[in-house]
Amino acid sequence: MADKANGSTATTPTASHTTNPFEALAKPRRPRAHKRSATGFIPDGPKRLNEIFPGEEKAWKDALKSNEQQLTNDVKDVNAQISRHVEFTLSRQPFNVDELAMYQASALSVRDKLVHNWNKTQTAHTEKKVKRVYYFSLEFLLGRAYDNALLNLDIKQSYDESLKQLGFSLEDVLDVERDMGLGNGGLGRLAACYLDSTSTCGIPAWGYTLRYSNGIFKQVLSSKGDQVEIPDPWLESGNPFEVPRLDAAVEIKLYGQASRGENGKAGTWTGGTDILAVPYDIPIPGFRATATNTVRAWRSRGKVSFDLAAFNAGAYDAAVREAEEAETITRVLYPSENHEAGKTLRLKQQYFWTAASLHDICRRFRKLREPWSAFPDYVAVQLNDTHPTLAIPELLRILVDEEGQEWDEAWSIVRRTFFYTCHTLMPEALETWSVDLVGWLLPRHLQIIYDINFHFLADVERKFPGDRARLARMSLIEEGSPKRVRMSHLAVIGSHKVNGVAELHSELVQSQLFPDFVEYLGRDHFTNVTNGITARRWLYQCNPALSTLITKALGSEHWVTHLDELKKLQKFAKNEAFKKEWAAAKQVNRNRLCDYIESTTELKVNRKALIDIQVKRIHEYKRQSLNILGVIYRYLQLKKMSPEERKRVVPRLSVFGGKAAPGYYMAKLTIRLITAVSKVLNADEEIREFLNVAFLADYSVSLAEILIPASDISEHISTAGTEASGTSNMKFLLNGGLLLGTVDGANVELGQAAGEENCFFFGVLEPDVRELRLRHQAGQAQYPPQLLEVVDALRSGQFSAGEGDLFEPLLSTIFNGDFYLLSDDFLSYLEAQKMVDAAFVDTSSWVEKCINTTACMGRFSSDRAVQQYAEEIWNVEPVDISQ
Ligand code: 26V
Repeated sequence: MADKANGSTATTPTASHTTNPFEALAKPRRPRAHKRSATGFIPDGPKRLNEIFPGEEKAWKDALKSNEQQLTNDVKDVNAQISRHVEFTLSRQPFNVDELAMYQASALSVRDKLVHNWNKTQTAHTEKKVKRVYYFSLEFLLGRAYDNALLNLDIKQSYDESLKQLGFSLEDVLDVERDMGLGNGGLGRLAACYLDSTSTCGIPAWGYTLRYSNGIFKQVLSSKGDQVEIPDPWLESGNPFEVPRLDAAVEIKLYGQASRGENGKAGTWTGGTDILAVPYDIPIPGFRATATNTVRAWRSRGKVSFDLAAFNAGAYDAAVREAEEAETITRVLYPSENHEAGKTLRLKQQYFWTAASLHDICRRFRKLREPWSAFPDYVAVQLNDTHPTLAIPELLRILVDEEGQEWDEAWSIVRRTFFYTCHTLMPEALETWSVDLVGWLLPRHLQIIYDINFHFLADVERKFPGDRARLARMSLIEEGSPKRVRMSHLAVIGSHKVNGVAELHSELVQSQLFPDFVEYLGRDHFTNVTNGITARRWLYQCNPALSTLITKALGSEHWVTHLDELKKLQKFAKNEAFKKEWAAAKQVNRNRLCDYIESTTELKVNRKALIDIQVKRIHEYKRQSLNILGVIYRYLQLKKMSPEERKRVVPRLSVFGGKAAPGYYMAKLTIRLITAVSKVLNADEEIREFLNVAFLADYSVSLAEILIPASDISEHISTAGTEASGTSNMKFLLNGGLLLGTVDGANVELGQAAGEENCFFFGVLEPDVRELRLRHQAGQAQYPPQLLEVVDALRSGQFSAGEGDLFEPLLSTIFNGDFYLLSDDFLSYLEAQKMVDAAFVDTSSWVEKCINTTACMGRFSSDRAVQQYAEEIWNVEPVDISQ
């Protein structure tokens, strides 16, 4: 059946594997006219236009052929395609085209090409009745789409030339595009990398998310150096890469009254408020592949735009209130990470999104006319953290209340459909929702959660009779006041498999987070899939200098989709000519970063300095404070040196970037400390050539693309056992930067792959963390004199214009429990930094380390990761989309 909603050109559910969609389409009946509901919206979607008269077939075929012919990539044709969008889509004339208009028109012409591949992909998936994976993520940090599309479609040269001919520079036009900042950090960017890889590897996949009208806030710095948050209304000038699917809107209910059915039979959910979910689709192209998957982002709308009766009665505010309230659901992305938000609006977002997505998936499944027991044969849903866990009771509700399935059968379907990825160990990030809030917003779901819990605890009791403490620990409901629903427990028992995101993390998920569940469900229920990154964006696109060199050395671009091939670079690691070219590529990237720093800050930087970068969300566990305290120590030592001695020191440029959650006081104070140190150093004429600090405002995917290729070393220095994986560590190493890190997250595997002789590890190990924390609590901690020297300097007001207590709250965390063990790691951190300096002096062996590191990064490709998910977890197979 035609599915306009998912972009396919259509087929019938029983169609054989035909390559000609028209054979399947041809039906001798005229399409029914669309019906309109009283509100103008059609809750179940319009009647599908799924039939074409045989007599119409030729006209359609000819027309589509002609469309296809118009998509060629000769420069003259590209000029025509762009000018058509200028003239007809934008309704402008050549003299009236500015950079924004050129961006829009040329991006739309690229979108046309993507849509063509997209339709082919969706048709193939529908015809072949494939199993699809649905990646549910409240965040998709896609960054920019244009350059990525040009490279994936291999049309960048044509566009470069075409734009030149039309009077524009492609580089400037690419720079007009705003980042799709629909995420906070690692978790959201991971989702984007994974969708890229599913398309490239031919795995049928959909990403489901929310279309926030405000993405992650923009960060600016006040004159004092504090973070100030500015909204990010990124859709202000439209988004040429999205396609609204107004016909596939669905209604989502909130509030109302619920009743249970008898003996596990259908219950009801009535009354309440209905809100519209409108999908906007973003094509995700594979690299040099036809396969193009979709990120479907839901926008909330009022069912009626305003209440005419209230309006006529003069109550203007009331007339629009309900619509306004509905639209609020997708108005803004929650800007904190690893910290529970606990807000009603956040729960509304989670339900609105999961319910709309499941509605969509069930609609697609119903067209197959298969029994519900076959649902898991066609559908795998990956839950990206606990945020989409409401999908579990929602699917149960659909199956039991709407589809009349028995409870046990429905629960079995649910448990074969979902898979859960855990991305944290921080207790404060584990979501729980108050029972009262869930019951008020989603009364039927609360009943279902209680019913799941009833059956679950009865089973635990059967396996571990009389163990009441265990029941309390494992229950989906945390007792207390208020009672709370433990979303992670629901995700664990409602899923077929649970995975962590790096080897160490997956071990800790089992031993620290869910030990009872490992005993109850068995070890096989838990597994590891180490995160990965896409080499398309994180090397090929962001680092043309190095990519060109690699391609020249390896003889082709095959490595871009087979990252293990980088291994072959090892044989060039001692080749002097190659090393020279490698260093030259790095210098191109350093220059690009230095230009950026000099154009956006007041700093003047030494372009020969060792570039040391730490960019990531600002968080106590990530320990930007350890880094900046180390910088202060270095500064104090430089001050004590004679000018002669200083000349023997390796000059250093320390770059920081990252956003603090708006309400996170310590993180904001850390930014203030970094900017304060930067000011002092930059004003110190004696020192600034040897040591400088830059805090780059508004870290984003686009800024990462400039930073990552330029690093000599990058810092990933979380307290052992706190960073689940990290993914920027992989990006830096892939670009030939070296790792300065703790034995934490994916650092461990990166070290194993690259060879420990090529990394700089330091710090306490995870098994010792508990003991050290206890020692601090008992007041038995040791504070090294080097740390005390830094603390004294800070308390003297040297970095805060005499305001000695400005940073006291930060310092006092070190002297009160030191939960993140700064004092324990400070000396070994300084030692590791010393080793970095010593190694950097020997340029030739440094470059060798860099080449060998890049050569060993194949395993950290997101292609490997999604293939592992597809084979070991989802049971989804790649599909060949013929040209
Ligand atoms: C939690 C919350 C709580 C409520 C407010 C909004 C919000 C947003 C995000 C999160 C999830 C935090 C978990 C997370 O981002 N984990 C990161 O996942 C990366 C990908 O696996 C991993 O590399 C990082 O180590 C991990 O911190």
